[in-house]
Amino acid sequence: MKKIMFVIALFFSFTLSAMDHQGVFFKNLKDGQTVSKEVTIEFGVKGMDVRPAGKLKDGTGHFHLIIDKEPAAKGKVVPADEHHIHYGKGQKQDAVTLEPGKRQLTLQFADGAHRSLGKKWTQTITVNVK
Ligand SMILES: [Cu+2]
Repeated sequence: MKKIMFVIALFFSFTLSAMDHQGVFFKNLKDGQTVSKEVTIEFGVKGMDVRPAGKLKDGTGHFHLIIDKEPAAKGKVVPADEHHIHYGKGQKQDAVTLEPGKRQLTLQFADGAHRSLGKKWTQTITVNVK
Protein backbone atom coordinates (compact mmCIF):
# COMPACT_ATOMS: atom_id res chain seq x y z
CA MET A 1 0.00 0.00 0.00
CA LYS A 2 2.82 2.39 0.92
CA LYS A 3 4.47 1.69 -2.40
CA ILE A 4 1.30 2.54 -4.29
CA MET A 5 0.94 5.80 -2.36
CA PHE A 6 4.53 6.62 -3.20
CA VAL A 7 3.95 5.97 -6.90
CA ILE A 8 0.82 8.11 -6.85
CA ALA A 9 2.66 10.91 -5.02
CA LEU A 10 5.47 10.68 -7.55
CA PHE A 11 3.00 10.83 -10.43
CA PHE A 12 1.35 13.96 -9.03
CA SER A 13 4.64 15.72 -8.35
CA PHE A 14 5.68 15.05 -11.94
CA THR A 15 2.35 16.31 -13.22
CA LEU A 16 2.59 19.44 -11.08
CA SER A 17 6.14 20.21 -12.10
CA ALA A 18 5.18 19.71 -15.76
CA MET A 19 2.35 22.20 -15.27
CA ASP A 20 4.75 24.67 -13.68
CA HIS A 21 6.74 24.76 -16.86
CA GLN A 22 3.86 25.94 -18.97
CA GLY A 23 4.38 29.30 -20.57
CA VAL A 24 6.12 31.11 -23.37
CA PHE A 25 9.83 31.54 -23.93
CA PHE A 26 12.34 32.92 -26.38
CA LYS A 27 13.78 29.79 -27.95
CA ASN A 28 17.04 31.28 -29.15
CA LEU A 29 17.57 34.31 -26.90
CA LYS A 30 18.59 34.65 -23.27
CA ASP A 31 18.14 37.58 -20.93
CA GLY A 32 21.13 39.90 -21.22
CA GLN A 33 22.33 38.46 -24.53
CA THR A 34 24.09 40.65 -27.09
CA VAL A 35 22.57 40.44 -30.57
CA SER A 36 23.12 42.12 -33.91
CA LYS A 37 20.60 44.64 -35.29
CA GLU A 38 19.05 42.11 -37.61
CA VAL A 39 18.02 39.13 -35.58
CA THR A 40 15.71 36.19 -36.10
CA ILE A 41 13.68 35.53 -33.00
CA GLU A 42 12.14 32.12 -32.36
CA PHE A 43 9.06 31.82 -30.19
CA GLY A 44 8.26 28.86 -27.96
CA VAL A 45 5.20 27.90 -25.95
CA LYS A 46 4.43 24.98 -23.66
CA GLY A 47 0.85 24.17 -22.76
CA MET A 48 -0.87 25.99 -25.64
CA ASP A 49 -1.35 25.30 -29.32
CA VAL A 50 -0.45 27.99 -31.82
CA ARG A 51 -3.33 28.83 -34.16
CA PRO A 52 -4.06 31.71 -36.54
CA ALA A 53 -6.06 34.59 -35.04
CA GLY A 54 -9.79 34.77 -35.63
CA LYS A 55 -11.20 31.73 -33.92
CA LEU A 56 -11.59 31.44 -30.17
CA LYS A 57 -10.70 28.05 -28.83
CA ASP A 58 -9.48 27.26 -25.32
CA GLY A 59 -5.86 26.24 -25.18
CA THR A 60 -4.94 28.04 -28.40
CA GLY A 61 -3.69 31.46 -29.43
CA HIS A 62 -0.87 33.29 -31.18
CA PHE A 63 2.34 35.11 -30.36
CA HIS A 64 3.04 38.82 -30.02
CA LEU A 65 6.41 40.49 -29.82
CA ILE A 66 6.44 43.68 -27.78
CA ILE A 67 9.47 45.93 -28.12
CA ASP A 68 10.22 48.45 -25.34
CA LYS A 69 6.64 48.49 -24.05
CA GLU A 70 4.93 46.68 -21.21
CA PRO A 71 2.84 43.58 -21.91
CA ALA A 72 -0.94 43.84 -22.05
CA ALA A 73 -2.74 42.92 -18.81
CA LYS A 74 -4.81 39.74 -18.70
CA GLY A 75 -7.95 40.07 -20.82
CA LYS A 76 -6.79 43.25 -22.57
CA VAL A 77 -6.32 43.33 -26.33
CA VAL A 78 -2.68 43.63 -27.35
CA PRO A 79 -2.28 46.92 -29.25
CA ALA A 80 -1.10 46.83 -32.87
CA ASP A 81 1.61 49.39 -33.64
CA GLU A 82 5.36 49.56 -34.22
CA HIS A 83 5.99 48.35 -30.65
CA HIS A 84 3.50 45.48 -30.75
CA ILE A 85 3.81 42.93 -33.52
CA HIS A 86 1.07 40.32 -33.98
CA TYR A 87 1.79 36.91 -35.44
CA GLY A 88 -1.82 36.27 -36.32
CA LYS A 89 -1.02 33.75 -39.02
CA GLY A 90 0.42 31.48 -36.37
CA GLN A 91 4.06 32.31 -37.10
CA LYS A 92 6.63 30.92 -34.68
CA GLN A 93 9.54 33.14 -35.59
CA ASP A 94 10.36 36.48 -37.17
CA ALA A 95 13.35 38.37 -38.51
CA VAL A 96 13.30 41.83 -36.96
CA THR A 97 15.56 44.88 -37.06
CA LEU A 98 16.20 46.42 -33.66
CA GLU A 99 17.60 49.82 -32.73
CA PRO A 100 21.06 49.67 -31.17
CA GLY A 101 21.24 49.80 -27.39
CA LYS A 102 19.31 48.08 -24.63
CA ARG A 103 15.99 46.72 -25.87
CA GLN A 104 13.26 45.12 -23.81
CA LEU A 105 11.61 42.25 -25.63
CA THR A 106 8.39 40.67 -24.46
CA LEU A 107 6.86 37.56 -25.92
CA GLN A 108 3.16 37.53 -25.17
CA PHE A 109 0.63 34.85 -25.98
CA ALA A 110 -2.96 35.91 -26.58
CA ASP A 111 -6.20 34.26 -27.64
CA GLY A 112 -7.83 34.34 -31.09
CA ALA A 113 -9.20 37.82 -30.37
CA HIS A 114 -5.73 39.14 -29.37
CA ARG A 115 -6.63 39.26 -25.68
CA SER A 116 -3.72 38.74 -23.32
CA LEU A 117 -3.74 35.49 -21.36
CA GLY A 118 -1.84 37.18 -18.55
CA LYS A 119 1.58 36.96 -16.94
CA LYS A 120 1.84 33.20 -17.12
CA TRP A 121 1.88 33.45 -20.89
CA THR A 122 4.38 36.30 -21.09
CA GLN A 123 8.15 36.44 -20.98
CA THR A 124 10.27 39.59 -20.92
CA ILE A 125 14.00 39.77 -21.53
CA THR A 126 16.50 42.55 -22.19
CA VAL A 127 19.02 42.28 -25.01
CA ASN A 128 21.98 44.47 -25.97
CA VAL A 129 21.76 45.35 -29.64
CA LYS A 130 25.11 46.07 -31.30
CU1 LIG B 1 -2.77 39.30 -32.02
